[in-house]
Amino acid sequence: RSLERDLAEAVALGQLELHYQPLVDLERDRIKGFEALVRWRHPERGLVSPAAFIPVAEETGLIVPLGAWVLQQACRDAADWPDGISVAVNVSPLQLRNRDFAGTVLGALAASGLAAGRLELEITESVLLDDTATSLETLHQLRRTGLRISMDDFGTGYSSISYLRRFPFDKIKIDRSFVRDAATSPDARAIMRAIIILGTSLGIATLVEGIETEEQLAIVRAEGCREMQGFLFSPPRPVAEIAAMLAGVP
Ligand code: G
Ligand code: G
Ligand code: MN
Ligand code: NA
Repeated sequence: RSLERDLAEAVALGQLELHYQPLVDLERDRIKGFEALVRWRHPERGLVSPAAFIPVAEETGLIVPLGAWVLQQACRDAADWPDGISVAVNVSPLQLRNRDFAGTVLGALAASGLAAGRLELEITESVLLDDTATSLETLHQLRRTGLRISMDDFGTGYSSISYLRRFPFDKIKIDRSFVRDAATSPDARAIMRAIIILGTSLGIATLVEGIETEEQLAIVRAEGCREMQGFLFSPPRPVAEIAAMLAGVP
């Protein structure tokens, strides 16, 4: 059987699960929220990475029902967490172009009882490459309900900076390649610094992704970034482990 045929049944068979990685507030040194990262528990192949099946889901259109499941499950999970803790969900361009997308998001919020202010949608700049009018209108409509929009993997695509003028992002997630190279490449560090300053000047929060070492954490702090995510703090963890991570968070 092909991965594609199996994937078509994965949602109905309950084979998808969400893992969560903390988004850490560097000023208060505590968890602000979690990014939902989907995994597929395949009966023969084991735990399949989204890097392997999200592209297949996008090519086949399965990303639309799969993405709806992710949104619903992430909102349900987050509704059990303390009020101040948000959840971030990755959204593919194809989902956003679907005319039912806003309804799917609002439906997931309503069904779970999660306040819109606790949901962040992560989009990549490729979302804004084509079909801009429809996708932008949907993003504006959703943002008016109180949820927040983050630009994911910032700095890896084209024309990133012009997009910051076309849509009022709430957060820029700086791609992990910058911090990976920051200790050895003054250029990578300078670009990371410039993005943080740019975000701060525009009133947009910045988060550096992919912090793996104390040295990288120190660099990110020194450059004035207030939020981070990475294996140093925690890899993505199964939902059952999240409550324990949150113990002590008011
Ligand atoms: O967790 P991991 O590093 O394996 O994720 C690999 C890629 O899969 C990342 O780029 C991540 O954004 C993407 N991804 C994970 N979960 C989802 C999801 O629910 N929807 C979409 N569209 N992408 C996801
Ligand atoms: O593309 P996106 O940023 O949504 O994907 C997040 C992915 O990055 C997840 O699949 C997660 O497993 C991965 N990731 C998170 N933290 C780190 C890290 O510190 N190092 C590396 N190499 N990958 C990370
Ligand atoms: Mn992401
Ligand atoms: Na990213």
